Amino acid sequence: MNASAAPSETSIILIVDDDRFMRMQLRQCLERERYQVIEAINGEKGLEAYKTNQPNLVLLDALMPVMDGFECCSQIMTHPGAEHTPVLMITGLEDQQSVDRAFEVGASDYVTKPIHWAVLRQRVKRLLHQARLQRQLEEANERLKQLVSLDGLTQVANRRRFDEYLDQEWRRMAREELPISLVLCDIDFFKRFNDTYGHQAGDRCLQQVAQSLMHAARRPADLVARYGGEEFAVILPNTKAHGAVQVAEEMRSQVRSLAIAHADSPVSSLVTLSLGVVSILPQLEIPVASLIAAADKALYQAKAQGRDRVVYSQPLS
Ligand code: GH3
Ligand code: MG
Repeated sequence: MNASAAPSETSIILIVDDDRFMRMQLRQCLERERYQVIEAINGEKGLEAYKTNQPNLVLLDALMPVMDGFECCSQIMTHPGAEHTPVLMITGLEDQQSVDRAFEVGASDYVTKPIHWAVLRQRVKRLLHQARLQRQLEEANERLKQLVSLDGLTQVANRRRFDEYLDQEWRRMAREELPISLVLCDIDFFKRFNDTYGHQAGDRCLQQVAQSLMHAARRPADLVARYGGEEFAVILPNTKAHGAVQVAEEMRSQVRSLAIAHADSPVSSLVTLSLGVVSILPQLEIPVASLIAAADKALYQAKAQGRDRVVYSQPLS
């Protein structure tokens, strides 16, 4: 891809003005700068054109019939992504009140008629540049946020994200008086798997297991995380014991159906999982660590009872 492609992309500018001559002058000025121009004759039409064309900038006359620029601007601002679309108000009004009102309804800047064309050109350029920078910054932040929450190998949530989310959901479920469940999953005889097939095969196995867990925990609020080396933890908000055990069984069977050979496993010829499940109606005075301790205990029992199984444990009993 051409590295300079993004900045030279043609920006779309929407002109909303009831004065035909003014629209023509604005169009000429902007097309000379190689912007793509769309026109609308009043606020209502402007709003429609905004929705269909998603312009990069709006030039908006304040006084127009049907719907004025102030109303049009405040309606534009209710649209998702509008924070990235600067609105430049153009009007003959110079009184303090109109200027204040333009900014109140979300305009980014303000110019008065008669238009000083050199000033307008610079303002348009600066507003587009700022909006582009803002968007890039937000995208970079989003990518960064994902990076700090994801486990690099398996692409599921990392331990940091797990701790944060469990704390958040524990409080939310306590407030809403809803249950929360936790499943701890551990690959059986994984050390032997690494010893037999090598560390790289071990890594691939971890990736596949993580994907299977993601398939089994399907609700949007569910969170699958890599809890430790070959241990995963799954948070199931608003899920009772019965449902959580079902999800855990589904995880066990999904991993079995991956059919990853494990010749040295004493329990099966395939890679298997042991799972500990716990479910509770959380209360703010109970430490969230008690949920993890109970799930850990259930997982330990699953291992002790022969592995490749789900064990449910009552918390705090
Ligand atoms: P058990 O059935 O009791 O869980 O036995 P196990 O061998 O799975 O448990 P143990 O805790 O003894 O060993 C876990 C192994 O997991 C040790 C380590 O080599 C492996 N492991 C941990 N993290 C990674 C990783 O990121 N990649 C690979 N390939 N192996 C890992
Ligand atoms: Mg293990």
